[in-house]
Amino acid sequence: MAESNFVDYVKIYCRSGKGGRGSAHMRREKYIPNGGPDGGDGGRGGHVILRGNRNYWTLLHLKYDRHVFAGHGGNGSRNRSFGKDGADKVIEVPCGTVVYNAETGEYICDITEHEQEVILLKGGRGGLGNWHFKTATRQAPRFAQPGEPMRELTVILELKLLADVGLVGFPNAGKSTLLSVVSSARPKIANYPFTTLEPNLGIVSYRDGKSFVMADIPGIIEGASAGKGLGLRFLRHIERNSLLLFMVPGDTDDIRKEYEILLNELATFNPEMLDKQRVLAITKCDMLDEELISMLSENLPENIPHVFISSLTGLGIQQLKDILWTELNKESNKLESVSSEKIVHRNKDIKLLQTELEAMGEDEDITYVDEDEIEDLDYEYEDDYEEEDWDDDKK
Ligand SMILES: Nc1nc2c(ncn2[C@@H]2O[C@H](COP(=O)(O)OP(=O)(O)OP(=O)(O)O)[C@@H](O)[C@H]2O)c(=O)[nH]1
Ligand SMILES: [Mg+2]
Repeated sequence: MAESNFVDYVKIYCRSGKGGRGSAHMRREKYIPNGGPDGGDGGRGGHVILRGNRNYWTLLHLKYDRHVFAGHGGNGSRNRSFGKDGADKVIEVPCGTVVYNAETGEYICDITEHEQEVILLKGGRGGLGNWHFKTATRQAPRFAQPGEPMRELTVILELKLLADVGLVGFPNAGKSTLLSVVSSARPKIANYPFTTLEPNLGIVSYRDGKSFVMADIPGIIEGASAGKGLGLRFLRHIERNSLLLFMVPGDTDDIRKEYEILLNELATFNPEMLDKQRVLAITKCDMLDEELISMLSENLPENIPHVFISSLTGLGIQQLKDILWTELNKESNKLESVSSEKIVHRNKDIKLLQTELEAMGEDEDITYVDEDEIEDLDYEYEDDYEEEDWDDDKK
């Protein structure tokens, strides 16, 4: 998986900027005796911001730049000059990115929309300059506030593809073939299980220029939710799909049983998957005759619309698109309503976290340590400004 361009899991280290310190300057000019405090405030440190960008499809661009630093705030100076704010650092991520704390596994936020922004780490506030501390009894405060320290955090970014329809089926069920027939996507197709190793997206055009997005993901096998096969790794890409198209080949001994196994894997993985609308497609029906089809129809799972299709002959494909379109447009099914409120992201299990990181090749420690910066953080401020702040007029 290491050389793949499809990156859906990445660990990065982020650090916001520290706030600039306030100045403790005293105004000192010719003919103005006792000018009083005029030290300006420090600037705010830069934030680390996540922003959704629909032009990105994977997290590949983050894989080679794992350290993200925002700029520090500038220090305040005399004449009530404010320090400059530190530069914010924006991390562009594809829509459908979920963020977890890499140490505790805690869910932090998710980015689902284009240009949606979330401040991941706030920059430190700038310290106040000494003129704020002037009171009736303390005319010349010779101290100012330091800036707030920076904050650091290592996070896991995980991509969950946003599609309208997700294909769910055992390996070899004909998922990729269907995608290649209804869209211009060209996934690899072959007569052996696990041909598809990474998700493929395709845009299915419907009547009158309308379209929807279909995601072909690797096959799911019994025990997938317990980590068997490629299952778990990609099941999370289904979590978001607003409609699930179950695919079971027509020559399967017990279609109903196979459907139930699939459903059970999804439910074990995340019970909320059962809230999604489902459609059942019986595939490869060019191998069946009319009689067999009507026999099979009698023993199909109830409460789910079904359709007999063949990607080879085109049988039922238009009917399938019609059903998908109708289901997708039912109010309850809109992707928007599925997004933030409906999907509850669980924290990652701290006990499994290390194993997961290892499995994804992201277990390396990427914490950034810089001795100078650490010293900088705990500087003392009260007697920090001395004569040098006073002798700046040599006119
Ligand atoms: N006869 C017939 N064969 C089909 C049909 N659809 C797919 N196949 C064949 O079934 C085999 C598997 O097809 P794929 O589309 O690769 O199956 P998949 O579900 O994507 O499989 P994985 O990627 O391994 O999970 C291929 O040999 C296809 O040619 C169909 O409608 N009729
Ligand atoms: Mg496939």
